[in-house]
Amino acid sequence: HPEQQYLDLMRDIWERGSERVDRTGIGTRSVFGATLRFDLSGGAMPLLTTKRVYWKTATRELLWFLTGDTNIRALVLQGVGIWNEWPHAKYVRDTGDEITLDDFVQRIADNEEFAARWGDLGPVYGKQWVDWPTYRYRKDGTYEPGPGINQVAEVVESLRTNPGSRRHIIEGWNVAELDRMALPPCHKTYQFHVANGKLNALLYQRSCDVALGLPFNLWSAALLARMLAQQVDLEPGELVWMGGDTHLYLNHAHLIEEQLEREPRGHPRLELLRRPETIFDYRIEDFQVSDYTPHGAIKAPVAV
Ligand code: UFP
Repeated sequence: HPEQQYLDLMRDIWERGSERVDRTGIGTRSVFGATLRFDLSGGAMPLLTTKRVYWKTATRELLWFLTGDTNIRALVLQGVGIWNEWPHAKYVRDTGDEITLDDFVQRIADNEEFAARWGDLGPVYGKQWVDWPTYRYRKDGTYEPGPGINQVAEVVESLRTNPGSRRHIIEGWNVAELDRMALPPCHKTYQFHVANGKLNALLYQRSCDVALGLPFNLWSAALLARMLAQQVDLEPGELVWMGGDTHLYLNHAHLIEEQLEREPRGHPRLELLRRPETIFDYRIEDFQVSDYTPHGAIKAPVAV
């Protein structure tokens, strides 16, 4: 079963990873450099079955990236809470107001002005993907802002007009803007490759929380590949995932031990119910998953 790769990686890190102190202070076991490969043909998706993965949440996040939005409000209004901890922590830090996470999120939902002031994550994925900032240099060496670059639209275009290119890349790691981001991009580089009428995708992830982050990251990368393939009339090929610092948090022991006891179940597939006009026109209703009867969800705290 393709999911066995994920479980093997998890076991390997848990048994052999080097224990180290990390930014969050929680501590991890970590390996450096890991690869997973998934065949996406026939609609197969790397959707974990050894615990329930909320693929609609991950899908809403991906669609939100594609709008270029970086404010959590649009996610909050759809009931998606995955980015809430960061703005909340910043709000408490900056204002000294010890508001609870739930109350903070309610205020983001209720109050547009408050959301504009405190809900923004800085120039994270969405901004870099569809509006990477540019500069126009004047003769005297000074510069002014130029038009943003829509990397996603450019990749669609290059896949259509120059499929053999080795430059089909979507990059999140804008070095000059890292310090303004709530979190520097983890799934930072996507590359695409066309061979034999199939679209292959590669994700390089610099830092990976294997228990909580990776199930989402695999789904989203495969989803992006499927949407692109549909838009450029190619069949889905392979998804290659590569991790840099690939780790498990020490406070996820219960999740890891439980999940490693479980057997993969069935082969989930994704159907795209509609072919939207462009890569930016997909809606949540366009995605239908079948053969998904996972083991139960396992809750664990996310490291902020
Ligand atoms: N992380 C992921 N995937 C994501 C995401 C975050 O695994 O999509 F946004 C995890 C990786 C790491 C932490 O545990 O979040 C980011 O911390 P750092 O920036 O110190 O690597």
